[in-house]
Amino acid sequence: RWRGRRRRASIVPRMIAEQGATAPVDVWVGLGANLGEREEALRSALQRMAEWPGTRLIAVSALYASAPVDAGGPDYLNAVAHLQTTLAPLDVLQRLQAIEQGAGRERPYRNAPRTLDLDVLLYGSEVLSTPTLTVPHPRMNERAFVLLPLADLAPGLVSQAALDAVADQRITRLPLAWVADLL
Ligand code: PH2
Ligand code: MG
Ligand code: MG
Repeated sequence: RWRGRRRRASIVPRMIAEQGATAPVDVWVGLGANLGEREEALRSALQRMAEWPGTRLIAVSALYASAPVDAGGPDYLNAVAHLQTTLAPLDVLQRLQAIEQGAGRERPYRNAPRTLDLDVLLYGSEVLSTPTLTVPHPRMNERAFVLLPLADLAPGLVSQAALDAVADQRITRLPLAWVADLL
């Protein structure tokens, strides 16, 4: 019957809506941790992201040690990852939050010390503002722990003026080949 054909034809637009863009989008994710086994948490998060459907892990920055910014607790380890993915922005966000949960993330108060924080910094050149996700990340330009590792991977995305503006923040690039095996 004709209605069957019409229903099948509607599968394609529905798949696009659920899976996001058809062509892979460049996504930059900020990783941070200042509690527990910090390096291991960051490394296994990268491993999980690399397993997402429609997703490739393209590059990972150096590992950085940084003083907490607008926050307390121990020093952070931070890094930035470059993915290419066909997943929609909110799908990426949901999956990042699932990885945070798996790492025992608790949220007792804003900017509390954490075992793992995974933030969408950029989703292609999209500008999005939803109740749960804002991209570009609204505070990324105030933070050396985002800008330095991002500049490792995509110097064209980080201006010298932005780097100058965060030059007072304490941050050290660690001389470690920490994820060579994941790429
Ligand atoms: N994350 C925050 C607040 N402050 N400071 C550093 N050094 N690294 C972070 O990842 C970080 C922070 C909120 O997400
Ligand atoms: Mg964060
Ligand atoms: Mg976060």
